[in-house]
Amino acid sequence: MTHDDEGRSPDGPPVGRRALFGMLAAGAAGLAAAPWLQRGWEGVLGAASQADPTGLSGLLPNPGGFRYYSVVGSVPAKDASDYTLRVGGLVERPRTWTLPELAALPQTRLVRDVLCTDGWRVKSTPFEGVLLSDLLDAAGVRAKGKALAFTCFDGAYSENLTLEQARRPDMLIALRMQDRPISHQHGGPVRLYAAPMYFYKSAKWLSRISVTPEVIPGYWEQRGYDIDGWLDPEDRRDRAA
Ligand SMILES: Nc1nc2c(c(=O)[nH]1)N[C@H]1C(S)=C(S)[C@@H](COP(=O)(O)O)O[C@H]1N2
Ligand SMILES: [Mo]
Repeated sequence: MTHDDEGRSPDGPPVGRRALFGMLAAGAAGLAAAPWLQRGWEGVLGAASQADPTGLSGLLPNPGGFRYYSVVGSVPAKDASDYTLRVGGLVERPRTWTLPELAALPQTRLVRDVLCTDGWRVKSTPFEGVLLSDLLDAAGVRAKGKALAFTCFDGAYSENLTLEQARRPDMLIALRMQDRPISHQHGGPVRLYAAPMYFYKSAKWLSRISVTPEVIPGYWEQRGYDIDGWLDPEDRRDRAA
């Protein structure tokens, strides 16, 4: 269920389809007024940015494809030589993993549809990586730890999961997407893949996971998004717990 189906946005983004098309109408001035909205279509971004200095072609429909989202204008590129993922907070053994170390752990592959609250969907997309619960077990969550806070090396985005959500077998620290290493624009080398939730939960450019005593609302959740982002309403029952 997207907020478009409901005709309203109880847990949707402050910038949804209507606002997006409003900006399309407003043209380049509308884009300039929203500098955080860095968007492009997969496959056309390079060509579009050269042929179209306004970048507006990046807002045209691209059925079946991904969009690239970033809340900041540029993000440093990281690779196996300098990437690290740190797990800390309320854990017994805070530690840091390099990319080769993460790649050496058992990998899980999931193939699900990806849905963004803006209304686009990409069918049957493979993601592959380390089970989040494996990293939590390695670090040893302390009794007071009840949630996770995710930090990104873009310096701006943040996300969260409850510990119960994080331990599900469909929560990945993803190293691969579409059966190749995650590209920089898709949040590589490592992003969260929260398969049962809207794609905003899947924080790109992941740098740190901190175990916290309670949920800390993430970037979009401070701006009106639902804190959990479940795709299947059946899963929402965990909120009663
Ligand atoms: N660091 C970071 N992670 C992020 C975002 C972002 O802007 N910055 N956008 C979120 C949203 S709203 C979506 S739909 C997906 C988009 O992922 P993609 O750019 O790989 O398509 O990333 C999510 N994770
Ligand atoms: Mo999104």
